[in-house]
Order: sequence, then structure tokens, then C-alpha cells
Amino acid sequence: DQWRMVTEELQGEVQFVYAQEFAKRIEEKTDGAITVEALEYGALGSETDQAQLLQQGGVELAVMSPGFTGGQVPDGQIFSMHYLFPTDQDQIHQILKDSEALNTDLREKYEEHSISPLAYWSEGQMAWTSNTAIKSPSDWEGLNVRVQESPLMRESYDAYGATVQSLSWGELYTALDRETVDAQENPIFFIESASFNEVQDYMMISGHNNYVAMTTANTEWYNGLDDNVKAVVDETITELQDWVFDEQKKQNEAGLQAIKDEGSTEVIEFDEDQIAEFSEAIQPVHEYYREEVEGIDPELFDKLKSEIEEVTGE
Ligand code: 6CS
Repeated sequence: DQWRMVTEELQGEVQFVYAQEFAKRIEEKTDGAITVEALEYGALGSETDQAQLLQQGGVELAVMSPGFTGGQVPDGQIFSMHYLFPTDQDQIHQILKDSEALNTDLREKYEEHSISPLAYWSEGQMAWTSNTAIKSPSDWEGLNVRVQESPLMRESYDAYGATVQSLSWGELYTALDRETVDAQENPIFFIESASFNEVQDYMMISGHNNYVAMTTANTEWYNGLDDNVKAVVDETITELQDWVFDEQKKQNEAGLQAIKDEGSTEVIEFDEDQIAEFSEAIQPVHEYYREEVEGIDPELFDKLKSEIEEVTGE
């Protein structure tokens, strides 16, 4: 058998090296009976094209960011909520691995759309970049920020007074360079790798969110696998959760150093007071999400929140 795993990133970047490592391990474990082709961003279209392809069974597996199916699977937007998850990466790792709200309840919601999230993992803390310094929520006023296809992302930046535009990331460098877009969010390794720092003067380590990716399978395909093959897939994905945790950490540390060395982007790290101010400004969006957003399961949100509190002790 040959399977394909499509990713949203390029050679050397976290999602793509994850797919290569998955391929390597599956081939080893099956003595070459199953091979997996890792595909980089662009090979089969944009991120939204790739999501559709997975849903239709055109590829068996995909590394996918929940942000691109936010309109279809409203509960998946929980990952784009600012100041909900902790900033501590070990704690996030534990929550993503163990949360029942995510691994059982949210998984079922995705499966209604033929997407089986087999694991959630973080690509690291996201930072904001912009050509003006953003030090308090009102600094967002009048800025146009690029987001993925998630209505909740719109609400969040709206709460700070910014406007949003959704784009595939492949169009983002040019948009920032031409100043049709003023700002964006991404994990630090990716900001460096996609050279967004070349066209942005400030990078804010804001603590507003981490970047979650999902290892997904087409649901019908996955359910139809022989039990022993499914066990190999599940085992490999569990192993890779710890593997990718270390990989993203390495890449994010190296990315931060490279941005500092390059020197044209000022790095601003938020202190506790700034985090508290932003966190307060976003609370109405947390409430709005729970109470008003169509298709949201408030119980899933409450459950995740209490699971987060258990891990952080807050
Ligand atoms: O900003 C984006 O859309 C891209 N960012 C990352 C870290 N991975 C892929 C994604 O498409």
C-alpha cells in the first residue's frame, strides 16, 4: 500500500518533518509493506484545498490546522481563542495529549465531516508581527491582520479594534511587503522560515495562543483499516506526539535566535501586566463564543476549560 500525508508547510518545517518521520516509522514497522509519501504545502493546492481533499478521501492523511475548517466545524475554533490555553509548553503538551474534550468530544464533531483527528500537537507559542509596536489592545486599532478561515479569529481581532483578512500563508509575504496587510500571527520558527521578519518591524511575544496542528485521517479510510494496521498507525502517532514536541522546541529556539541575529525586527516580550490587560480585553469574546456562536457546544468548552484549570492549577 501507498498512503499520502499532505502538510501545510515546506521542507524542513515542523509539519513536513513530522510527515517524513511518520513515513519512516510506518515503513520500518511494516517492513516496507506500507509506504507513505509526505507532501509539502502547495503540492496539492492551498490549505483549504488540502482539507477538502482529505474529506473526500483524495488523500488518506493530513497535517491540518483547525483554523482552515473553522467555518465547517465550529467547535474546532476553540484553538483560536486568545488567552485560553497556558503559555507553558509542557502544560499545553499535557492538555493536548490527555484532554477528553478534545480527544473524544471534539474528535466526534470532526468525524461528522470525515476528518478524524488522531492527535493534536503544538507548533509552539504564536507571536504577533507588525510594522507598528503593539503593546496594549488599543494599538491594534486600524490595523489589518491576516488570519485563517475562522470566524472566531475575526471576532477576536475585532475586539481589539483591528480588521481581518483571510489568506493562504503563501500569499502573506507579498501582502505584508506591499502593506495590504499590516500584521499576522504565527509560531516563531515559521515567522523566520517564511521570512515574515524581513517585512515586519516588530515581533510581539504576546502569550495569546499556541499554534495547534492536528494529525488527521479520512474517517472512512481510517475506520476501514485492518485492526493490526490501525494499531501501528495509532502507536506511531502516539510516539510522534513527544517527538514533535522536542522538534518544535528546537525550531522555535533557533528561529528566535535567527530573528534576533538578523536584527531588523524588534522583539517585544509581554510582561504579566500586559498579558493581563489583553486577557481582560478578550474575555467578552470567550463569553460570546460560549453563548452566541452558532453550532458551538458550550459543554465542550466548559469541559476543556476545567481540564485546563486542572493542569495549570488556576
Ligand atoms: O499561517 C499559516 O497559515 C501557516 N502557519 C503554520 C505554522 N503552518 C501552516 C499554516 O498554513
